[in-house]
Amino acid sequence: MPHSQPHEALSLHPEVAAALRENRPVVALESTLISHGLPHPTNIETARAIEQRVRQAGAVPATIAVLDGRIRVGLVDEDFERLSAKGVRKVSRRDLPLVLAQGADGATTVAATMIAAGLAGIPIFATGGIGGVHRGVETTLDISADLEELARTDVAVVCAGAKAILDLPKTLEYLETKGVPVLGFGTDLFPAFYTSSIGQPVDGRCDKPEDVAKVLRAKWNLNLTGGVVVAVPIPEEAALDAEAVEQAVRQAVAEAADKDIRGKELTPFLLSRMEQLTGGASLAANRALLLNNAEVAARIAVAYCRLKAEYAPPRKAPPNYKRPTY
Ligand code: PSU
Ligand code: MN
Repeated sequence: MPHSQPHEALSLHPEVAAALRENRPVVALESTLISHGLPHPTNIETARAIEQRVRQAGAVPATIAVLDGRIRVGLVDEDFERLSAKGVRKVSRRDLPLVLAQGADGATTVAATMIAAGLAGIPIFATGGIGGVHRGVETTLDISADLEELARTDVAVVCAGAKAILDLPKTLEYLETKGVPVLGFGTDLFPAFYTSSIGQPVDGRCDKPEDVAKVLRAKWNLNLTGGVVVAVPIPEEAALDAEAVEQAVRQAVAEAADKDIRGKELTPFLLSRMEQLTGGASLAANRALLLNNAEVAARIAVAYCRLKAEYAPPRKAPPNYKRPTY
């Protein structure tokens, strides 16, 4: 099926549509980090830099957002500005129907971006960190919809693990229950966003983009629906001090509980408190890991396209072709 206009709710940027049609590598990117994850103007500058990094590594960037009630796959510069405005909604799976029906604007989370990427036929997606099981889940039941999406939508999410503001061991348990492979890119330990890890192991280690591509192919070839987490540690020189991070997280989480901040507001609150509590260091780290993930995702997209082309059935059987008899 041609992917030029894969679904009526989607508008593909012509460059993205052409790349998909020609089986060239594309990397999906989310927009919640523009609207709710990073402060202005770092957000716009970072979104541009991420796209550039994807291009440098040989793939076409497709940042995804809802604008005027349409799911846009591939944005232009004015769109970034627009997503930066106050009041743009944070759109996850449950919010999509509403913003579409209302013709509104919205920034897509990992979950909503996966849905759009899946519809568009883009199997590789880069972000900062996935949502997960929140600390204090025993009383709040706060588990990001990102985890359920990973369980059902066939998109690989390249990230620096899950944010340290979460409960990482419980997040990994949840992914295990849901059958989501968690790959460590060049590591045996699950990255902890601002730091390289808190010592939790991953399911499997992949050292090269080609290794990741093979896992993706094996999974989807078996019709094992759902995503894969490709966890890439933050570049060493950009990593923060683990103890300082943990202290800031504890304070931010306690403040959120005091102020009764819940639901979709919690993650943006924690991220902005982290920035204040670390004197801006968390912001620099976030930017560095985002760029690094974008590059790794582009390399994986390149490898996956190659692999797909290798396995594509010949259009016509060669003249001396004999069907195997086993
Ligand atoms: N990681 C970041 N910055 C972010 C997010 C993740 O570095 O802003 C966003 C992602 O869009 C993710 C969302 O999907 O936070 C998770 O929100 P929640 O915990 O409410 O599901
Ligand atoms: Mn939540």
